[in-house]
Amino acid sequence: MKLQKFFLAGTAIVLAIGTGSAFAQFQNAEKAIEYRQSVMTIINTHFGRIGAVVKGAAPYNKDDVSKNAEIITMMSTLPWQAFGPGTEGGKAKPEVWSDSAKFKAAADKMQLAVIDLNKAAQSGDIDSIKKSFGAVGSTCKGCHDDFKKK
Ligand code: ASC
Repeated sequence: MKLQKFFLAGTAIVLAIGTGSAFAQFQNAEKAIEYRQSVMTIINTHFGRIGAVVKGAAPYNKDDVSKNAEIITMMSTLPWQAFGPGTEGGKAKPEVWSDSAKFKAAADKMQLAVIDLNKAAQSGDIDSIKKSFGAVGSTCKGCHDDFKKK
């Protein structure tokens, strides 16, 4: 009996660690979905502001593009913790969880592309801003094609 209790406690600890501390930060799946969608909305807003400059619809201002890129860089690290076990749903395809290695690779690729965009934005070289903006957009689209429901 005592031994059984010992193993039960051990299992609970392993489960707690196994589900990850990040997941434990969300009260439930709905909260995680709300969080990751909110972060994506902010990323989309600031990416769109750089996009307007890249497309010539807004004038180029180094400080503005730099700030937008910094915000995207910080935000790009956040959504992934909100795709933990038990948070299936929203617009996420089941493949986020069934092919989590591929999902992680796509998330990493996006974050690296964003770092490049941020470097370009801080340098103020509009040609490299345009190039790295396109590269980031490809990582967004690639991941959405595979992992986001239409
Ligand atoms: C965005 C957004 C995407 C990407 C993609 C780029 O702002 O919401 O999914 O950029 O359209 O091709």
